[in-house]
Amino acid sequence: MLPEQDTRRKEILRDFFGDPARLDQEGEWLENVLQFENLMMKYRATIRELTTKLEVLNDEFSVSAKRNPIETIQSRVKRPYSIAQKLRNKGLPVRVDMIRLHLNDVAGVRVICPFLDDIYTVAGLLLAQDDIRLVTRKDYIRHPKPNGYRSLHLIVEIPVFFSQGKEWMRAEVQIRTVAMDFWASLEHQIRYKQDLPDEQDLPAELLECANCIADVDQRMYLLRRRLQGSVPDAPDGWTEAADAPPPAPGRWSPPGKHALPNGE
Ligand code: 0O2
Repeated sequence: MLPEQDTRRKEILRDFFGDPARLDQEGEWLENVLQFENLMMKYRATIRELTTKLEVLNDEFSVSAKRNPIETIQSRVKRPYSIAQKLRNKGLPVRVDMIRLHLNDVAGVRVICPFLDDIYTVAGLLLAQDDIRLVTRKDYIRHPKPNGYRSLHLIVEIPVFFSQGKEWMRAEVQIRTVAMDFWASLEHQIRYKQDLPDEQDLPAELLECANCIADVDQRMYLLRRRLQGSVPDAPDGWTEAADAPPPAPGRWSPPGKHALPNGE
């Protein structure tokens, strides 16, 4: 990390917790750190609950459909620096009590699926559970971001039981195919690389790669349907719960010249 980034990071964390080096702030600092740790523990518990739900669904499929709609599940709790930065970007005070009120994605679960339709199947089955509340849904597959990013994002609330009772906790679930994940992870690496030369063509190239990947996803999905017959043998409720047929991939042209997704 560059020295100026390090200084900036320390400044943000000092805003958050107070200055541990200042004796008059020692009590406040400890109190803030404890509150923060307690909240992060709750987000870790939220991730465990959500992950278990997804693993159970995947297990059920592997028995009844002989196929897994989930390839891998990843999760993370957002780091203190990113939390503080996000609060700042939203123009909010960097305080522990602001986190729960204003951030939805401190607990994050990423579900990687083999095929395009698996995304909607998994989302449908998860949201059909009666202890899950959907807060918002962003479909960046039907409506990809201008840079080509694709994924289905769900902000959900689930009840988590602690010693003092039940709390509804928020989390972000990102659901995407292996191919979408491949693109997102490389794009993230490229974007965060510090010493990139001034590459004018980079956004257009990334967008083109994203569109190629979307085509491949669609073709692989159609191939599987063709080889398997139109509807796979799946657990009861599959068709109802799968909340939408797989979409034709939304396409964006390079920034500047473009069309809206799906011709809208
Ligand atoms: P990280 O590393 O996951 O913590 P909102 O939460 O609604 O105020 P936000 O955060 O823009 O607004 O929500 P959005 O658009 O749903 O995106 C949140 C997350 O999606 C990001 O989290 C990324 O994980 C992922 N994401 C969104 N756009 C892109 C993109 O263009 N490329 C890649 N690679 N990932 C993307 P964070 O907090 O940025 O990061």
